[in-house]
Amino acid sequence: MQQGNNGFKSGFISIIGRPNVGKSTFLNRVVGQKIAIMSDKPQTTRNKVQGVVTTNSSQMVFIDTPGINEPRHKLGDFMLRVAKNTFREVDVLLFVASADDRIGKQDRFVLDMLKGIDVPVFLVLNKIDQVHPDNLPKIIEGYRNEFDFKEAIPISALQGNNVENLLAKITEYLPEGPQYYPADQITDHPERFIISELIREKALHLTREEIPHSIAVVIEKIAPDSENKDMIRVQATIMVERDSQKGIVIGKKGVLLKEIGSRARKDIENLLGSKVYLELWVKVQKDWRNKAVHLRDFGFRDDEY
Ligand SMILES: Nc1nc2c(ncn2[C@@H]2O[C@H](COP(=O)(O)OP(=O)(O)OP(=O)(O)O)[C@@H](O)[C@H]2O)c(=O)[nH]1
Ligand SMILES: [Mg+2]
Repeated sequence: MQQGNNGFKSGFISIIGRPNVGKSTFLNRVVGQKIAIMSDKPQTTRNKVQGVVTTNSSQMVFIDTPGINEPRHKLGDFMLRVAKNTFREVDVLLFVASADDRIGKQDRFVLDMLKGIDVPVFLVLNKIDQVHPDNLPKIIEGYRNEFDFKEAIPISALQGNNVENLLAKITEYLPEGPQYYPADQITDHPERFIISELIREKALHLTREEIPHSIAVVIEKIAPDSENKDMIRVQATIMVERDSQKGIVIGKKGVLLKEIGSRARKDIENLLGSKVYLELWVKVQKDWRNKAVHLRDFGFRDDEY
């Protein structure tokens, strides 16, 4: 691995902001692959996800965080802690906001937490594909009135506009340092985690409002199929909180579960680069969100942070 004495720059960049502004979309855009799930439902991301971007002269390690909200239950509390803990020991903080939405209470809640910290904070104004370019200066000025941003950069994470410029700007702020990860590694997350997230994403997309926060996905088994060696068998359980939710996730005659399965299978096949046989189960686990012991079972490890 390269050492940090020949002009090579590296560092950690935390992506923060209120729910649904496009933080995970941005992360996937910069690493060029889907490693963090996205949806139009707030608080899609629950754990931190790291994505690595390596060039000839730099390495940027991005940390995607759960959207910051005032917590209402143990899971919310946990998500806030995950997001806040990444403020420490990063080189740049990207505060992501949505250009098609006004500055609100939730944005101020996040900005208040940033006041007084030493790390340079950028305003990343996302979703500029949704507004007229003439309006951008005014929107940016609005944010600048709230916080002393080091840089303000408008982008569209979805379409990729201006993302290269943002990366170049970030590099200017990075110290000289080592290459932490091999150049071909784009995430620190095990495949097992990404697979469970891909399944959770499809369930989020296909169900209505009352379901999203009640879902967790546990991967029981990932193994080559005993008969067909080119095929990988994945067994997973979708956990819900109530019997009624179980019915919703399964759907009439099992159609919804089947659809979740077939959409997730395509993404998992892309991720693993092989054929996948996906076996999905649905189980009721009452109030898992409020039980610390279950949060741990489902992969929410607070001792890591
Ligand atoms: N039009 C437009 N939509 C975007 C853009 N970036 C993200 N979105 C959409 O915004 C929604 C939220 O995106 P996510 O990336 O899941 O947002 P997030 O900030 O990670 O959300 P949480 O994980 O819930 O905090 C999705 O429907 C995205 O497709 C963009 O540049 N333009
Ligand atoms: Mg997210």
